[in-house]
Amino acid sequence: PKKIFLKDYARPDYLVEHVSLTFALDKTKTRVTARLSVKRNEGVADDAPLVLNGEDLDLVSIAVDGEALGEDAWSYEHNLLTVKEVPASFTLETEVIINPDANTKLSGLYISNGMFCTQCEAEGFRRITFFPDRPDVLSTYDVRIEADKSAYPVLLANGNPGDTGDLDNGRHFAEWADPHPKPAYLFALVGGDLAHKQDSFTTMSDREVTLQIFVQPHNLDKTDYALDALKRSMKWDEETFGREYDLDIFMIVAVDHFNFGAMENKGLNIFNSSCVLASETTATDGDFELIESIVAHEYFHNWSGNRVTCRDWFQLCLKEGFTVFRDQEFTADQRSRAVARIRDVRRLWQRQFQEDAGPLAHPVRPESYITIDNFYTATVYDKGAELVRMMKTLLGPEDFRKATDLYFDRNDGTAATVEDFVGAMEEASGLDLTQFRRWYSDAGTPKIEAQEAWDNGTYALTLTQHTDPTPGQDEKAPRHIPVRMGLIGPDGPMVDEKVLELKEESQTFTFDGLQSKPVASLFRGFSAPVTVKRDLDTEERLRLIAQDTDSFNRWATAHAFAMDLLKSMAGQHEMENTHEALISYAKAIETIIKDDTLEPAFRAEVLRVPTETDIGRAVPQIDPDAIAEARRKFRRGLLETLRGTLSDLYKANMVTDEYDPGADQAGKRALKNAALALLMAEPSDSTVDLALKQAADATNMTDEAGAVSLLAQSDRPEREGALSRFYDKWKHDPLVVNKWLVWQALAGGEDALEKIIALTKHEAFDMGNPNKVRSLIGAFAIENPKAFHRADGAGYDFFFEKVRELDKRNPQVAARLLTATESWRKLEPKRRDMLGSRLKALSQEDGLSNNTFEMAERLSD
Ligand code: DPP
Ligand code: ZN
Repeated sequence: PKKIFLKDYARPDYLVEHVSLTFALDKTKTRVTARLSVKRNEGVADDAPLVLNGEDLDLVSIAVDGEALGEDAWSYEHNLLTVKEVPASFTLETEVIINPDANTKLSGLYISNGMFCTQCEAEGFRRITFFPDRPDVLSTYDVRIEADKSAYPVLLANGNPGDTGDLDNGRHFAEWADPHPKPAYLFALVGGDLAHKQDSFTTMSDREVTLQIFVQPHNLDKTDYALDALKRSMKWDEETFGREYDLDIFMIVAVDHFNFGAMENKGLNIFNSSCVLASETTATDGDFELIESIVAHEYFHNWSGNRVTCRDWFQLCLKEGFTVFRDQEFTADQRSRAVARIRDVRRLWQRQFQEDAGPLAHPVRPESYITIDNFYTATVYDKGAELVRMMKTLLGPEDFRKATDLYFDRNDGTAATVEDFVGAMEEASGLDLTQFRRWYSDAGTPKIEAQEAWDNGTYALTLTQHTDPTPGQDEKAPRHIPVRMGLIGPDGPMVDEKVLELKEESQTFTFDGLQSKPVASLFRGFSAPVTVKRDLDTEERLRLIAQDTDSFNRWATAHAFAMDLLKSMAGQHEMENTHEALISYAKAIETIIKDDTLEPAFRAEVLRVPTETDIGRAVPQIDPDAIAEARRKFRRGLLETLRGTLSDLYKANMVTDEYDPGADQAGKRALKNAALALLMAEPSDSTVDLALKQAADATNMTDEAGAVSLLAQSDRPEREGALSRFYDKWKHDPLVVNKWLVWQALAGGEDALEKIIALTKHEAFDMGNPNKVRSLIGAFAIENPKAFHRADGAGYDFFFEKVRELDKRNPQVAARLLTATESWRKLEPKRRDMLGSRLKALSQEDGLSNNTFEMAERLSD
């Protein structure tokens, strides 16, 4: 396979100004006719051939300006169609046959539960028709879809609707036109027997937009929340970024088989049904929150991604990092800012820090790839969002808004680069972000060491930065790091919050005239994606947990304290008197969880115990058994101190009002279920009865799932009954059944792996559905370290067998599964050798997809 490099970027030789597509939909033989208005790019030689991408296409005919091309005028090999000679401006007409029914890659045009749908990002359009399938070729589109009317009454594409009508043989047609130039990856088409819910939104310039959500008819009762989230997103983007929607209609379609979470196709977003369908009895509060943020994310792409798109795929963070930042800000405004920040940072730690620390580390703007599919990563998305947030911190809110206005206005209708974005930040603010650009080009998480000195009223803070080598990058220069901070004295805050700018390898900042020695609250709100090493004693920690005025840092300090305890209990950290420290920790969090002036959702976050996987990320060497044992002891230790408080919290946070998925009720349920989770650390009969009763009486999925998942994680005899009752109740609902698969994928016990293997044969499992694969195999490999890293290697054998099987069917999903192994070098030696040698063997195998080959090679390198 060939590597593609950012440094080799060259403008396209030919542009396509307009595309006319006709689809004669058929399950196995769909005919696609494409008329492209092609124009040679400025400065390109007259004899430059026209080269188009095409994959799995059966070419029927090809003509230039109405003249069929002879056999020797073109060639089609290695997924490229080359026409040797073309005029400066012409119409290319091709006709191809494709087979949606055989498309198990779920890229291009495929069939999900009997409906036609598409996924074209990143390189799926070439599986529909011949095209210069690269994001810097922008075209307007008109589309005509023909299909059997009774099987596919609904026919959708991008843009505004046009003509519809009946044809012979029970077929009908629909036409769509999209006036906004877009790259091919934003093309979409849907054909199926779908029901829809409709609403409307009036934009800030008083245009009425029709909003529609299309689903399979039996899911029509699960669309209200997404529709509401969509309207709130549209309003928010007008108010916060001044961005207005630009077509007459905005549609969302739910699809069961989908490689991503959702896709921002112009005017026709296609969603994984797990990211759009919700009702109170089938979706948890967490699902509602996720749906709200994904609906917002895809909608926000209309400007950050569609109106301004990416020049090439190396610039992916330009749309993804920025859009994640936008959806995170939306959630923070709709719900609790502090809690949203905690959840976003937790996710960054779980996924991105881990990526940055292992063989898959890559810059936010990568320099090379074999398949771009492998770079839809936490680094591009979540770290990309942090870079935007840091620039906002450096610029301040007013200049940041000026900068985004400038960026949108200047680049509207074009394919832009990271440089255009950072340049707009500089121009709007006058700041010099030269050094800041290293965040885009250098991989790895900077490690900050903080040293504090106190001398007679003067506090001196010395910050030192260092970034370890990452693949292909041995030396790292210092970065420009915003440090939002404050000083906390024995009686509370001592100086106003400041943003320090760390630019050197080491810098000292001093604060004079202080009455007593403060404790610094550093990186407030997680102002930079770095790790911080500092020596705080227990008393200083307790001061920050109790008195920091930054809620995020109260949580982060408690979390760091818990992690040190857990590491120490797992034999991987020196800590004096762990037993007493654990009691201090328990008392400190008890004060928080009992404090009714704090939001319940925040208290729930403080009460949450890091998972075994979280602990594995924090220790230098992973011994899954020692980690599991440490966590078990830690939870039991906490429970000894907190039992009474937990029971009180459980009772005090019962919600009796009518269900509402908003932050207030969700926070109470989160706190109640977090209390139950810790009570289940050593379940008494009465705790188990409580969980059983909660499961039986629940009127919403949050409470039902909260209880059943805990029973499923326990080794109590009531476990099997709870799981089978749940399955019998919900087996008709695939999204709910996915939860049931996840709980079992996470379960412990000697025969955990055998039970998971048995589930791959269960009617609820399907290797052809990415959601099922992720729920069972993904959850097992990522979140069940004891079973995955079983000492005899059986967990690895099962995993690799499934990866190989999946690679033949759906390479994108297979390659993504492999990321579960990314920390293999940190395993204790025996497991490290077993997993490492399996990765190596995979990378040397013939017949792998490019996706899986690239991942296996990077992982084992
Ligand atoms: N662009 C999609 C998203 O981030 C993924 N394909 O939402
Ligand atoms: Zn996105």
